[in-house]
Amino acid sequence: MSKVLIETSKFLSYVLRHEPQSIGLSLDTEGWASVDALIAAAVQHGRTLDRPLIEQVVTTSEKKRFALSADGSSIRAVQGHSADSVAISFEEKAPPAVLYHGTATRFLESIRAQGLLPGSRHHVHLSEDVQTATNVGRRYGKPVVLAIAAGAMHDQGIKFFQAQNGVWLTTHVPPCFLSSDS
Ligand code: HQG
Repeated sequence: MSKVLIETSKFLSYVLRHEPQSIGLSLDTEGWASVDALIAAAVQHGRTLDRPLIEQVVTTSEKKRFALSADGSSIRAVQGHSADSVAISFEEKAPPAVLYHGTATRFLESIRAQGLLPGSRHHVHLSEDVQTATNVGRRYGKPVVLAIAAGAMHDQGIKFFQAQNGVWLTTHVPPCFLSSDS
């Protein structure tokens, strides 16, 4: 992916997940922003942004971070939000028996004590495969992958959701469901 696409993807993640107000943009509760308003706000704040660039970021994002509405008029990040104005109505779904969470070794002691917490985001993020989880963990230091007994959690009534891009979401993983690490 080119430098411009990576930069633009980071910018879109920032404004569509975390700080829309930093460029004077509003998101609705489902996280949608008008593409025209996004472009106008970005340009006003000194960014180079147009529809073809947005479309390229959306289609080349290997994690499928963003979605355009069917008519192309709106865009949102499909998960990963911290913005208070957003409360996406994710569909509840039964998870596979085991899901994975990648983190850094330096967080392990705290995670073992408190379980997995969402931090500033709305959800704890879990993946179906160890490789993805390892890459997520590497962002913060020496990676370690925790296996989560998601099936057992779900059996006990804890809700799971799956974002459009396949990432699994839940609000808290209590320590007793952190079955192992690899
Ligand atoms: C850790 C990326 C101490 C947690 C990824 C993580 C993901 C604790 C960090 C998505 C803890 C939060 C989200 C506790 C959790 N004590 N540390 N009790 N509970 N943590 O970035 O899951 O590239 O907010 O392990 O692919 O790393 O942005 O969450 O290390 O899907 O599209 O606190 O972001 O996607 O970090 O990553 P984050 P995450 P994108």
